[in-house]
Amino acid sequence: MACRVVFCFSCILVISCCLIILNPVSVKSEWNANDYLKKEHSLVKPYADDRWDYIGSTIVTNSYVRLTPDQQSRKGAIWNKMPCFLRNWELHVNFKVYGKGTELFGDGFAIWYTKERLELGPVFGNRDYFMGLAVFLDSYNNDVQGKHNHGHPYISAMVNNGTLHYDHDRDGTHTELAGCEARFRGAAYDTSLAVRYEHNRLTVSVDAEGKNSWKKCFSVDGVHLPSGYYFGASAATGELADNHDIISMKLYDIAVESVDDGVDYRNIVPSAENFAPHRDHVHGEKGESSSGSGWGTFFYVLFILLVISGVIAAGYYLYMKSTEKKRLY
Ligand SMILES: [Ca+2]
Repeated sequence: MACRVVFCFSCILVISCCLIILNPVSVKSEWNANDYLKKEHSLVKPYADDRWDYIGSTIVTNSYVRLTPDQQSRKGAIWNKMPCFLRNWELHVNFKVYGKGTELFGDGFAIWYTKERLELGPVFGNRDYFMGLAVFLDSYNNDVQGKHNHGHPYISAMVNNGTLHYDHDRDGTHTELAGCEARFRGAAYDTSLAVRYEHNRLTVSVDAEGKNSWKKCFSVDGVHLPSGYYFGASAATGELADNHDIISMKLYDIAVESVDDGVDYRNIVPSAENFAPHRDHVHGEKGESSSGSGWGTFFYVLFILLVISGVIAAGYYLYMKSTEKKRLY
């Protein structure tokens, strides 16, 4: 009887854990509730306003802004002209990455919130040693044979105080805050990225599966970014190429209460308290993929429950044996 009770209790716990863990996808509409668009920091069709600068290989059409064409050795970028003084915000980027290549293509593009702007360079078309935040959407695996290898396309974030070098040969693994794999290239449907910065927590989500819902890529606490930096996007091609198109960039002032702590956020230096915990990436290991960590937690909880059930069952068995012996005497 006691064993049945323990077994039923374990089953209920396991089912409850499954329901919690296997629901990492949030509905897109939830994110926009009570938020509002900041037009001065947004880029929308037909791109007729004068709030953005376009440099390098960038071309503007009525339906997209192409950072690079599907041609070798191109660099292009767009930069918002207005510095952003919001403390909490969420940026939605609707984009398209595609080209003729089926096996070889690259290199990807980056979304920026930085002090500097309009400086073409080696990091996905933008300058290295930047100050601020970068979110990289890296479509080419430069580190195939290395111990830091992970699957691509790969999304990661980096915070820089102007002293760190982005290492293309290692796909930035040493300096990333976190990352996840996401098949955003060559999709037949819309692909989008959400970057949310709320109370020093950075959350990156992606909609790359045509489900019209956000899937969390990673979330990191302890990210300190100043106000007054600029939003931008850049892309580069090298020996490999792709079209890197921005359809829209929409910035929302998210409706959360700001804490008046007396800090002048225009003057703080960008910093991050935590970098990726697993620097030595191995094949198949993901930064903080929500589905990956969910299954890991699931099997961990299941293992603990089995151990507890086993201990209780063994205790009950030993107790019954001892009472049997007493009855024999
Ligand atoms: Ca790369």
